[in-house]
Amino acid sequence: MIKFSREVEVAQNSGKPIVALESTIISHGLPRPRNLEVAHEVEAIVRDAGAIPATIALIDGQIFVGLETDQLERIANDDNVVKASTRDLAIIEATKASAATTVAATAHIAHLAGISVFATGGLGGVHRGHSYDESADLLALARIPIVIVCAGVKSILDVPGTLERLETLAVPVLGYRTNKFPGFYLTDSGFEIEHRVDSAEEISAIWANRFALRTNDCAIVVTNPVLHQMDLALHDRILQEGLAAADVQHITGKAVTPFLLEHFHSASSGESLRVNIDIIKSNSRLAAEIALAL
Ligand code: PSU
Ligand code: MN
Repeated sequence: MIKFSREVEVAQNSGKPIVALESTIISHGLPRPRNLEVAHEVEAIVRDAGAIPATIALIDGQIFVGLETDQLERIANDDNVVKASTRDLAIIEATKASAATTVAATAHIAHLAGISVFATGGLGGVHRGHSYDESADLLALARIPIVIVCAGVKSILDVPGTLERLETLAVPVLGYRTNKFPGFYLTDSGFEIEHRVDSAEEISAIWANRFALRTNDCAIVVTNPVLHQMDLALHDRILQEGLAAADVQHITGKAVTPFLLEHFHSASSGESLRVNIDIIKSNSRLAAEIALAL
């Protein structure tokens, strides 16, 4: 059911480390034309670090692990590309549509393809003021054994609510060189994480121990804080405006997160975009180091 890019196929046959990359950040998370440039830059970072990038998406109903240049362009620029979570995959296949995959869907496909490390920007989670709106990312992470590198959960979300859900779902959360849970656009969300790791080798040891202990039926969340965060006052102001606008305009379902991200990008005149790009690049670099260590 899966087609691999040439590069990923060669890597799999020779046992080279591979890093899965999600595509919703390209189609729905970053504005054009920067989205396509960033998609290429991120792949280059993974290669420079000694691993092979596998961006995952569906093109005309076919699942691809690793995208060729024209396919990446399609995901970045085609208005008909939808955002697909795990529940959508079989439907997109049957209807031969094209879709970018969320964290949940990318993790699912990466695991099917035998890939153990995955980089994204920020996880989905519990939405502020709408605690019944919880990203499918959380339940996916609870059942897919994969290392996911992220900058915490998006600060547009209910961060403490999401941390509680991760605890309930028994998904381990590690701070990479920090005990402060990162807040996506912010280096520190204001919440603590119990476990700090300082190297890819430590993460690799944890990964191996989980197999021995049979606690390896879910993901490991590695949180990597952004170095230069958004201005805090600007962040808080834009967030309040965005949440209010989403309510007034009755934005619901899978449109909520892209709406809020787009609101940030336009209202911060590029500041949130700079941070989001920093995040995905630094997470991809760390994911490649972890893939090598595994
Ligand atoms: N990280 C980013 N930008 C994004 C996303 C993550 O920096 O656009 C995407 C991921 O695909 C994630 C999705 O799975 O946002 C969450 O959407 P929702 O809240 O609807 O589950
Ligand atoms: Mn939702």
